[in-house]
Amino acid sequence: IAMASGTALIYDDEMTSYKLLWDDPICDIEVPERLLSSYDQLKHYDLVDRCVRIPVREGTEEEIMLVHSSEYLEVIKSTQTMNEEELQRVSKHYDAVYFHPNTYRCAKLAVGATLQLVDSVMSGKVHNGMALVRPPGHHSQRNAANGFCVFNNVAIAAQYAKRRYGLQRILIVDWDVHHGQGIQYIFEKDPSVLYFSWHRYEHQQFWPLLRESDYDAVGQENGKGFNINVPWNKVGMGNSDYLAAFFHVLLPVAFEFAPELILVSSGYDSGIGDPEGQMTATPECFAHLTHFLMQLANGRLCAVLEGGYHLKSLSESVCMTVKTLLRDPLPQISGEMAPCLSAIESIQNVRAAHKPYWKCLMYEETAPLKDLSTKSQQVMEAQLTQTSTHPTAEQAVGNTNRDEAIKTDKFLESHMKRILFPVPPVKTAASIVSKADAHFLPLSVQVEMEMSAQERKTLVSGFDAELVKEEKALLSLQNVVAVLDKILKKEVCNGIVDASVASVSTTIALKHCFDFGLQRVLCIIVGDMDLELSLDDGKILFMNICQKQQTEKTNSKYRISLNWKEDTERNNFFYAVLGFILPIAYNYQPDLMIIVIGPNRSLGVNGISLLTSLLQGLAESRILVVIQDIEIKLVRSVATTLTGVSIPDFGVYAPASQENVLEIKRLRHQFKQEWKMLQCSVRD
Ligand code: X5A
Ligand code: ZN
Repeated sequence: IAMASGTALIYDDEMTSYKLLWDDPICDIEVPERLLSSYDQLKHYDLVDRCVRIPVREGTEEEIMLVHSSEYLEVIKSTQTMNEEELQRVSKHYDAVYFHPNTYRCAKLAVGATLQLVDSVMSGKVHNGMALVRPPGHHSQRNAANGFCVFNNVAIAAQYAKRRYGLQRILIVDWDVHHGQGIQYIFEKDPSVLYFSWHRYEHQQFWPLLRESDYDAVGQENGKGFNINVPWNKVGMGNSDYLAAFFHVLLPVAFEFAPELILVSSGYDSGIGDPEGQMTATPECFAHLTHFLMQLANGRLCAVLEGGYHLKSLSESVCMTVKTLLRDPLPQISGEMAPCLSAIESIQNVRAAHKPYWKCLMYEETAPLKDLSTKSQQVMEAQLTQTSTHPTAEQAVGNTNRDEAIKTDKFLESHMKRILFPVPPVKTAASIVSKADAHFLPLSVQVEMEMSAQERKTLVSGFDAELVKEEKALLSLQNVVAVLDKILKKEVCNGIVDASVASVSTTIALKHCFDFGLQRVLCIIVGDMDLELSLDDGKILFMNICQKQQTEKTNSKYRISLNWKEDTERNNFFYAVLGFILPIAYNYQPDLMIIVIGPNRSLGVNGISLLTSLLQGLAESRILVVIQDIEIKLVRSVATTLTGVSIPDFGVYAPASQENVLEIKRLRHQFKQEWKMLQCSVRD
């Protein structure tokens, strides 16, 4: 049976039929070309045809009134027949809004498009999707238009999903650079909707200039803990800051929350080149953010356009999002992987503010930092020279202020050329010793054929004959090399190998990688296993996840051991993956990942699936999983993850024990200078 075909795209060019009719320097960036250029770029990358096209419809009055008052609806309705003078008068009632005679019609289409997307995902017609809409929604409130927004598309969608599908937990992720205060107001007392927003804040000096956009606005009454604000107090935030906020704030809380649906207020004014945001995150960052969110809610994700005013940056970022929703391999993420001090401070503050409400933050020791004045901040920055500060947006793309837009365009053009890559026709290869067992693999897996004696000889010629005298070891090596070769030659993206003698095969495979010219291989070993390799030059980063206390081996930057025992009933591995393994892996930026499942593995199927799923964003998704003691349940789960046929079940979330948390904290402390992505507090 063919899987429910993947990704919905909802767009109608009627939503380009309104525009600003008079001079207004605040509103003149919200133009119809935002949609046109995004859609054009999707066509350019052949993404439109790969999506399921869903028609738009108008949102009904009843649907709009899930969030807005009837009085407000009447005001907006009345703008249809107004002349320019009257339109200007209504616009002045609100902050940063303009009306056009077609605004009302488009605002209804934007609501309807969003609800069509929710219906497609909730009915199982698609896994996920994106709605390209205008006007945006996240600033609008029960009785007010605000910040180019008329109806709150995403908030309406959340209420609608609760009503129509009886959902009890919806996560809204707002990665637009502005605070979606409208969404905050609507849900701040509602524990069934978890709202996460990061936003340019600059200690309340940036629009919408609200006290309640700060990290201490955690929600009210029953909704306490379900409103998460990450205020950015400096411009120039980039890939590493956004990833750090995901690793150390959003993802742990989101996995604990266990949403049934994710709505993304998908604004791209948080991307590089945007005149509003002044941030530096490159388009591929949005691919990674999307990828992480796809691991939640069984993959049910609806991205809905909000802001984004640099047309080139906007449209490339939209493409990255859609490409990832379609489950293409991810582009490598660029740039120095170190969050800046100001970002770490914000993250620390949010974690401390939310400590009472989330088990994953339970062992945070720190009280929130007080709002640091600019002066003391500079002093601290000088003291903590090991912490990075970012270039401004202009410096990041080599801009002087003059010709800024053109230079950003040029930067993005060459940047995107570098990061686009061909997708191999087959994603996953497998080599299983007993080919008869291969039937339990997903159909899209390419199973390697049994080799003739001659083929075997050719394949392993040139490898240490010494190490593989044994027949069993030889067979293991063949399996590993057969699949590894395909990955290195980019014939497939990833693979699974059955290797009864995993350590020898992996050792030889690693050497093979370097002969092939790889620079950085992340090798994660689960269980008890030693590799006969003493490379400390950074070409391999070893991470050993095992149960027994490591005595003789001392940890070093490229040789890290993590003691962890997964619960048998529930999955307590989230904390370690999000708070330790992923930050280091993103910091390292490997060209290839090898995950070896050895004897005495301290992780169950759930933990291994979680690890594999979350790491898939790295190394252009090039992963080799080597399994020593083949076990059908494990192989099937890993194969499901690698092929992307569905999101595996990670098991029920369990908080990490205090002992486990202390182990991670200790390691984080030990490695935070060498692996800066581990930093989530300025003190620890
Ligand atoms: C949706 C959005 C921004 C309004 C900025 C007003 N609105 N200065 O990005
Ligand atoms: Zn915005």
